[in-house]
Amino acid sequence: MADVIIAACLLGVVVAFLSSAKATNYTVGGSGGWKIPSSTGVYSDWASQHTFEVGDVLVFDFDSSTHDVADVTKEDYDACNTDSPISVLSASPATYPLDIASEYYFLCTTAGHCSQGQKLAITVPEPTSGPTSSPPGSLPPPSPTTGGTTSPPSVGSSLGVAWLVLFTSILMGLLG
Ligand SMILES: [Cu+2]
Repeated sequence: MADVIIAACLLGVVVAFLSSAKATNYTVGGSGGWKIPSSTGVYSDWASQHTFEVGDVLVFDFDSSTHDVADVTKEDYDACNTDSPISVLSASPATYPLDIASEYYFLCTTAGHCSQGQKLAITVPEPTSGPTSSPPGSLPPPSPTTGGTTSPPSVGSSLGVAWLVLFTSILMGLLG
């Protein structure tokens, strides 16, 4: 049984490496970073110049004494409402993994900054090929503490962890 789990872990590591090979880190705004832009269209222009994929990572580089990064709803993005962010990243550089296909909305919560254009909306489309992103959902994930000797993938993405859980779950299901 332990052999099967180790094999599943190794398979997951391999898949994680293959998956992460195409992941890209994007520094929001390029060399200008995350700040009040020179015009309100700067970040939408920047976003339109890139094609984002599941597994990519946004990197916000900013002056943390003046700015932050808040993950907000579309409604709050449109209205520049800074009162109810989903999460706030206040240390720079801040990384935000694009783990799922979705629309993502960000703004700076400092008063007036969003309305001056410090806001970002991006879309990560569903992958056009490869495995589905929906989990099997039929089995709880097994405890990760029984393997012992296999270290987690240094690529460190939650995608890798998801693959580990998925493959282990499938193999456990086949045996169970
Ligand atoms: Cu700001």
